Amino acid sequence: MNERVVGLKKIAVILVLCMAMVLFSGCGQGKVNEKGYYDTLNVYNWGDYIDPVVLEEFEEEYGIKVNYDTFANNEEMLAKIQQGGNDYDVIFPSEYMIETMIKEDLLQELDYKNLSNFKNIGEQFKNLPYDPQNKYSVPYFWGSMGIIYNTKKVDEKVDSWDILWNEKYKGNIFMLDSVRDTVGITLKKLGYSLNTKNIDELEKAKEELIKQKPLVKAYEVDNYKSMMIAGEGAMALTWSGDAMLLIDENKDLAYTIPKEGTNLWFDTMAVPVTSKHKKEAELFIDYMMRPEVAAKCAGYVKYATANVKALEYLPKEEVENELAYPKGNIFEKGEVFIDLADFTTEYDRIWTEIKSH
Ligand code: N2P
Repeated sequence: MNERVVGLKKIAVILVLCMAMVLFSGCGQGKVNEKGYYDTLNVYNWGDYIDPVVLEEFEEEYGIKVNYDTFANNEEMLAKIQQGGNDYDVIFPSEYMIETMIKEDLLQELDYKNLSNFKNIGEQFKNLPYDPQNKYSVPYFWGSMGIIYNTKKVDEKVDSWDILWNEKYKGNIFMLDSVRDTVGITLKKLGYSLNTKNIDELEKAKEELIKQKPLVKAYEVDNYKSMMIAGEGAMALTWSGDAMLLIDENKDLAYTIPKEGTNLWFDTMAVPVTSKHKKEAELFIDYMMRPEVAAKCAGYVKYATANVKALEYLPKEEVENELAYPKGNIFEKGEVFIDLADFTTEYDRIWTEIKSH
């Protein structure tokens, strides 16, 4: 009997030691700074999508070092989070990707006690169908897709997606390296929904893009911009904010939204399951929703901010530019991407076929 008690005691002591070791090693990795915050934050955002100064100012104010990493498109970001290796704390998915990530349990619920600046976000951007109560995401930038073109190189009217298929501009057309965007506008060109789950429609879009491929200089998301500024390309499929930035840099450039219709998109900030430091992640998100900080980012990258309080800090001509900030019911301006669930694999398949053709 006694021996058994001694044995049990031994096991208990070993267990306590193991637990202490686990706890100790866990704490050992992290450093809490004098302000009580974990001292590092891993942020994963689109390229060219923030004013770097706001990162420096965040680091200074909170004593938290920001490891900043960028992705080219939603699918690349999703794959990284699914792999789980990078401990990202804050990510910037688009609306359909939020839906996907909620379904795959890849996001943490936000604690609004830590997000007092959410009040600065415009009501029209809150509670949208992709995240009905903003349980997992807060809006960041929003906009449209269209064509940026060089008026010195393109002398005809640009009002249809068809021009991206015009042989005259062979080797002078950039397309986005982003499956939903590039396939999406091709579906629009054909008169279909950019959320189609009809395999025949999708196959037709594939054929169109294969037909267009010899005309395409590159599938890019950020690098093409310096070439357009330098007057090197004739036209590019682009997001509205990048178009505003390019026009600022080169007055020969113009942006148009084709008559067949476009995509209306919303990008957000969220905390993925890879984050071990949700408190600091929310601190960062709340900081990004300060009007001055949101205005700095919008002023720098030229995308339309969802933060209505930030608009007061931005130049009037930027906020009044209807190409960046469409007026009226914005939901009439374009079709919003939705998560396509299992059908996503069909889009991925045609995208691979187009790329490898
Ligand atoms: C910025 C990317 C913008 C993404 N480089 C538009 N959804």
